[in-house]
Amino acid sequence: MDSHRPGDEPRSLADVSTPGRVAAPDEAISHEELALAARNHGLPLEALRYDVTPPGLHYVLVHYDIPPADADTWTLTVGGHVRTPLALDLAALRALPPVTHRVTMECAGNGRARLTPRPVSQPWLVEAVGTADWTGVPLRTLLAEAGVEQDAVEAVFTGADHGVERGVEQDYRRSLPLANATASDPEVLVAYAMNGAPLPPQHGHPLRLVVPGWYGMAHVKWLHDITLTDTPFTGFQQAVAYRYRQASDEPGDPVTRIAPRALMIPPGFPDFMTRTRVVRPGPLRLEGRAWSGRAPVTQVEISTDDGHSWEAAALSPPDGHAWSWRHWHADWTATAGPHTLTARATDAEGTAQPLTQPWNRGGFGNNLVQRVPVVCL
Ligand SMILES: Nc1nc2c(c(=O)[nH]1)N[C@H]1C(S)=C(S)[C@@H](COP(=O)(O)O)O[C@H]1N2
Ligand SMILES: [Mo]
Repeated sequence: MDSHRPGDEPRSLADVSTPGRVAAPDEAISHEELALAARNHGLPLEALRYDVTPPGLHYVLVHYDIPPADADTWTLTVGGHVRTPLALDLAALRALPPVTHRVTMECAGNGRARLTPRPVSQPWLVEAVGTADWTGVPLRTLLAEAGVEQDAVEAVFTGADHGVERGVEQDYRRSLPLANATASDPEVLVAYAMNGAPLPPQHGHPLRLVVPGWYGMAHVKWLHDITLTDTPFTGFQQAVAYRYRQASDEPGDPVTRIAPRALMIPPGFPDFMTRTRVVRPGPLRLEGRAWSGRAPVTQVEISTDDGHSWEAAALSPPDGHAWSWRHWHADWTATAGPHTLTARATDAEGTAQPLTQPWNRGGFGNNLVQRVPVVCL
């Protein structure tokens, strides 16, 4: 859909920024969706082989533009319903005892492009995920130093990026309930380093929030203000976007923690254009990662016959990183012909990935199992 037509001059933000919509049944991916997909890249699935995603291969999602940011002059303010408002520069944050958490982060919209009908937005297939070692200061340390007042219920986080979305001009802003903001596990971080180096521009340089277990939208990048409020935050990214809704006029439930998912490294080798995978007959190892932001992954099953039969994959032992993905593998003997490979994760709450597509208007939390067609030649 063109955002404006000749002779139809845009006069207001509402003319350049249209309401959310769902694609028509046969509507192909548009140039607008392609432009988003080119800016916001996913994890190449072969990079599932690394425990920690190497620099540049972690998925990226930026709603507006990467803002200019100078670490030397950056200030994080903590205010609102606190006894002692704080203003901290990077040196002050680095002087506090650092903590590192290994966290698997996934965009809530992962899987959206496969939905029928397709919500029109960043068209992720299944690759909007990555794992990093994030270093910074626990949010609870900063909140304790500021002294949260009795009547505070939420902490609101503001990023330095600015844009317009669905007609609403805004700085990117999200909140967390106070109980989540001050929890010791998962412990929320105000992070200044990723994999031991300063945050890269696209991942929030110089400061971002990291909320282990929660979908990506909670991990506010280019963080410069934390405000404690005595009422729940009703800003766009909280009350309008990131809700599980069937119809546009319902309030919907908030999108919070990551639903279980397993992904497989597509085996064999790909055709350049179609990405069709070719494997050779004989034994081969299937492997990948599995995660859940709700409870530890307890089981991964694989199917080599498009979900008709399942067998258990071997899960790597727990490695002390409770909020990071786990490695899994299974051995398979490929026989000539086409096959559809699938993996399915189950977590300790007993939630397994669905075999049929869950649907909501935003295309959030679609953890339908991945299907990997291969041809054995
Ligand atoms: N300030 C700001 N923070 C943000 C966003 C944004 O656009 N602006 N995008 C969010 C979304 S939707 C996701 S999925 C994650 C992506 O983090 P990454 O790009 O570091 O992988 O950042 C979140 N934090
Ligand atoms: Mo996201």
